[in-house]
Amino acid sequence: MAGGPWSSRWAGSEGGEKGVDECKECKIALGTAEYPRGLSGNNSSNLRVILAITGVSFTPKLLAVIAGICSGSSRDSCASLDDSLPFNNMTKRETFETDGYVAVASFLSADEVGECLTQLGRYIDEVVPTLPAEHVFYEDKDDASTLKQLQRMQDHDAWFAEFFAGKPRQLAEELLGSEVVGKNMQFFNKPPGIGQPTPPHQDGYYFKLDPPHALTMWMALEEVDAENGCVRYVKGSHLDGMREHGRTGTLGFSQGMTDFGSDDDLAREEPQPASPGDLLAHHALTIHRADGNSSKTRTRRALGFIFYSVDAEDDVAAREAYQKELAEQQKGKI
Ligand SMILES: O=C(O)CCC(=O)C(=O)O
Repeated sequence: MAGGPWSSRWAGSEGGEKGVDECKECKIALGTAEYPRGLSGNNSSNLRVILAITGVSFTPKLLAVIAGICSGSSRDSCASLDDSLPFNNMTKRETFETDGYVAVASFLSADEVGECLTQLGRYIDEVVPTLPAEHVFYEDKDDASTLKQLQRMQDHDAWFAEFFAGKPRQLAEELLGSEVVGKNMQFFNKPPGIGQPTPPHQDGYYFKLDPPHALTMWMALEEVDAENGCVRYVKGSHLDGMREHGRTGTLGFSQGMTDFGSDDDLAREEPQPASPGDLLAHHALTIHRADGNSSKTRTRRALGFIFYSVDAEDDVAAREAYQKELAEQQKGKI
């Protein structure tokens, strides 16, 4: 994962698969759970204990530098700790709770992303033609190449149901610190040239939960940057409560913030470029948005996973008020 604040960046340090890159100096595969050579058995468990006691979350890269196996001092060595070292010594959960989001680099390996893309291709060819219209959105409904969103994939396909219930669910439990209920597995694309901006919003506005104890994960399936429409978060905004929302006219994101764009919003906003397999997780109250896709050739494909904590209850009054508001918005339009 390139760029962005160090404090919110994490490498896939637990349970990761062998990565594609390796440290040029000590040859540790970057973004893996492997221990550095020379650090095995008691050595590594002792370090594990020490680091656990001191509260430092370690990665193989960090271990290599501590153990003196890698100098960690050149750009091509384990020194590129910028995507792995928890600079402020916070756990993923602490980062999530403080910033309202956390970025996990290499959540999936290259092979796992490849498998997701294969399964996605099958899903689009075989399952999408059978789906109800409210689970499939196109930028132009007469042109299948402009597919922009798929909803509730876990309900329509065993492979995606199993995937959703695996690593994403585990991470959701870690971040929310509770048991979770898997609510929605989604596909988000911004087709080249015509992919629309994602309006600024807080997912909790749609969820209507009390307390709003829920999160959304967003995982890149390809390189995503400012050109093809990376996600942008307003850091710490989950601590400021729910903001005003209103109708956007954007298919798939019908409600957006009506008062977004203050100096404070913009000063705290952080773009989140991502590589295939990188995952972002944000709190239900975190303000986020994405630009449209201005590339003429690149898609912007990602998977989304929504989990509610088991202690989050449906806010019936808020939901009823929302339904009234939607009916008001739609008056004369359908
Ligand atoms: O894919 C995007 O542009 C944004 C997705 C999003 O807003 C969400 O998952 O809550």
